Amino acid sequence: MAFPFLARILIKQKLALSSPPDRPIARYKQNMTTIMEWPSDGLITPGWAKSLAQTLDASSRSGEPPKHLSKVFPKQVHERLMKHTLNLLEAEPTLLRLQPPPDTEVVVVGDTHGQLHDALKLMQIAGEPSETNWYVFNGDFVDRGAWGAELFAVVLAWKAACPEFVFLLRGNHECEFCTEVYGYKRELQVKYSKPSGNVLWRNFMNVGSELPLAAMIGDKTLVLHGGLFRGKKRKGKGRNAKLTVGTLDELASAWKGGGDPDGEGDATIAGDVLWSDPAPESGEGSVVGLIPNENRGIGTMFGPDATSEFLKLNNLSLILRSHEGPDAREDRVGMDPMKNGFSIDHDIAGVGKLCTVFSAPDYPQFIEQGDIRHNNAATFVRLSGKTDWCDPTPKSFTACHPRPVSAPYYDITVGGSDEEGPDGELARETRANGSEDAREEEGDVGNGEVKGVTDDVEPDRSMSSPKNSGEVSENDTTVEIDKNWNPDGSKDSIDPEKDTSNQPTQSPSQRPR
Ligand SMILES: [Mn+2]
Repeated sequence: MAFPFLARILIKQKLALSSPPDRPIARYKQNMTTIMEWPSDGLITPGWAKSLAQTLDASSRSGEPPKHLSKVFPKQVHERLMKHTLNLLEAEPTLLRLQPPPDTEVVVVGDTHGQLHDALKLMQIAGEPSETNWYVFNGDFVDRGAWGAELFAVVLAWKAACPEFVFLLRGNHECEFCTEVYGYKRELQVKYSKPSGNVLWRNFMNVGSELPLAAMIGDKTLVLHGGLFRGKKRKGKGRNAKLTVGTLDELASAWKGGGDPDGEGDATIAGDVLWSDPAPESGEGSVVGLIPNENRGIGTMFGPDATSEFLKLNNLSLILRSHEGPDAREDRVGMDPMKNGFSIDHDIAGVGKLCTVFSAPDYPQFIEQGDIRHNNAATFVRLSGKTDWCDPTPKSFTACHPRPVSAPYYDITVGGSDEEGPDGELARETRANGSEDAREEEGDVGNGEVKGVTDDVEPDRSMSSPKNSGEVSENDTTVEIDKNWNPDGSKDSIDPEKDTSNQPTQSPSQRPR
């Protein structure tokens, strides 16, 4: 499997034309630029996925402007990868029921948020996906970090290469609202030019709409991005009726939520699964049962009693969720601050646990000048058939520093997605102002609102990076963003014409009737 991909990628050598034809290709390795091409037989292999990862990593470190990506990973190939994976995901149900062979391990990955180099480091540590090393990615691949386009493409390539043992779940950021506010859409526009970026974004929306919401691993473990969802039943009557926890059957028959799961109607379970948060048992911020999530305006908040009830009702022992990093936990009294990427939030003796797994170290990548970096480690979790998939082994790792120079694709002063969902004030403002459309009409795909941004602070000396070109030096890690800064470094890739084709090219899964 490791070799044939070489035959299917176009290798461009800078010296190729001027060199004697009999010179071995390997001699020019350092001058070689791989341009990803769709395999002639249409077969995406692990080799192709690895080649893509290497190519995108190298491109991000090349020191070239962001639109260099469109040269090494052309829009047509990127779009084809999305369409190809969409076909696979359409066939997957809302709730995956995975039964890995007993001698298998399953790696569960939390939020990665466009931090390509950290995600590649994670996969290096956890080992590449294989028949005996399965992966479940628990959503939030894009936004915030500067390489969501690259990261999501790598993950899609692995899904395409190993559809039977790589699984991608939906996070709350795999939606229209978040990608418009937190950077991924703009990132595509900058890296591919506005029209091509919009085509890719529409394809992304189709893919996001088809991602499963949750995965059972074995019979005892449930993986989902945010947390518990409400069931149809209510306790009590009328206005005082209380929410109750849902069943796995309700989850299995739920809609995946469409382009922007708003937590209403048929998208109630999707909104809950993607946006919910656990709460402590006692003290400030404690919650009894399952209540609407006032913090975010979508999803639920649930105490350990609700977790206990849910585990018992559904005969489960473990819930792995993600969704909260150190920024989200900053103001949550009584909850672990997520400095290490892992916390056991609810531990119910004799019943089971609910744990948070967060896989973006040193998150968020960009912070406002003056803010303190969390410098958090991140964690992925291993599950083993030997312990019935319900005894998680956390493995923590630090960020890949220094990161290549980059700037954010969103206004980092906008506040956190941990603060509100698609029905919040921010979403209303964004939609009412049509602020993005206004900027687009002005021909500005940069982020003019950004005042000052701090990128990486401390290089991680424990991680020897194999490549250094294009990386920031240790003393050059604070990035001042000009008010008129454009991450593209130019204005010429911007299509001044108004984007009139903002709808998905094909309709995401229809709302069930
Ligand atoms: Mn999230």
